[in-house]
Amino acid sequence: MVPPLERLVDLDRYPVGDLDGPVARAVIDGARAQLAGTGAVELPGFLTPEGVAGLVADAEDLARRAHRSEGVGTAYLEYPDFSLPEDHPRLTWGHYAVGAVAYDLMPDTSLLRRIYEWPPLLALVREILDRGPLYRYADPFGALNLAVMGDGDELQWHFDQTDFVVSLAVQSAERGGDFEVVPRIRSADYEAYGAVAAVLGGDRSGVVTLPMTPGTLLVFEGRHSLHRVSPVGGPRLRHMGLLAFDTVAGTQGSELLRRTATVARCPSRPRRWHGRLRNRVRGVVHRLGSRGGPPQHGARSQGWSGRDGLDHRPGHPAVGPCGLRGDPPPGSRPSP
Ligand SMILES: O=C(O)CCC(=O)C(=O)O
Repeated sequence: MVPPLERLVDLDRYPVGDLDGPVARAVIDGARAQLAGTGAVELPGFLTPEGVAGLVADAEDLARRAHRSEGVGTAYLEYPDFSLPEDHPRLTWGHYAVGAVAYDLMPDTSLLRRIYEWPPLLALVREILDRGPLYRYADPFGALNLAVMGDGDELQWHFDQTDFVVSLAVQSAERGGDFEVVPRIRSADYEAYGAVAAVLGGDRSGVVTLPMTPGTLLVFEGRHSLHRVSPVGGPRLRHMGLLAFDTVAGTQGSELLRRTATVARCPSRPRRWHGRLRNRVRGVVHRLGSRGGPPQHGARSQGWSGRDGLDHRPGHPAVGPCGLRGDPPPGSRPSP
């Protein structure tokens, strides 16, 4: 028996059905102020204990469908400019390893899916963001992902290329798996390469760890805040729901993503793509694509790369583990 969503969300604390009421207004005003200050707002206890338990069971079930990927990427999630000095932060590589379950693999009964598709959640996020109309992402794979991270998994320091992401913390790892942020380390007109290089080199002085206790909803502006998921330790999986919204209706992944979503169903093509991509980055990428066996489905990975070696996070254009984002480099497109 699937419990009603009203039991899964703490409606006393977050009365999403009454956004004009005083409690919700206070939440929204506080959230907007926090977002403006640090670029991140956590709503702890968004899920009730029953909600967390239900989401954990859901995630454990979904996790069997996760697509595993591992590789290296830069903090900028872009195709790198190799003419830069070798020690430039844009040429500094970090390791990622992650599993992800794509939206199209989540049944209608999935609680994570039901929360994502719940109109009051969309309304709450819209109010917090205060950017006008908001829509669920239209991408059949990337609109909603469950990130599944196990022992040794991590996500390298990076900036997002979208203005915001929304996460729902479902289960923490036993050790590590922390969401670490250096808030607003850069701005639209100042890259702060020195400070970024210092963080990539191990400087912890500006690092803030967001608690992200299970049941927390996070709205995060990651374009100017360097962030990562620290290495996970222990047998318990870290589960994080990644919910994609956009201020433009009907947004899908990039052209590259749509190609690769199709390509991903054909096992021979990703290998060709990987080969080409590997050549382009001159051996910098240690490995591309799945380490966990053959491609499984049209999964658009939450993280960093899908079975096709491209980053498929919700709200993010496709990115390869080498940091490729958006259009592939000339001459390296997969065959049609
Ligand atoms: O908490 C997580 O799983 C990481 C999310 C993240 O880094 C991102 O969405 O850019």
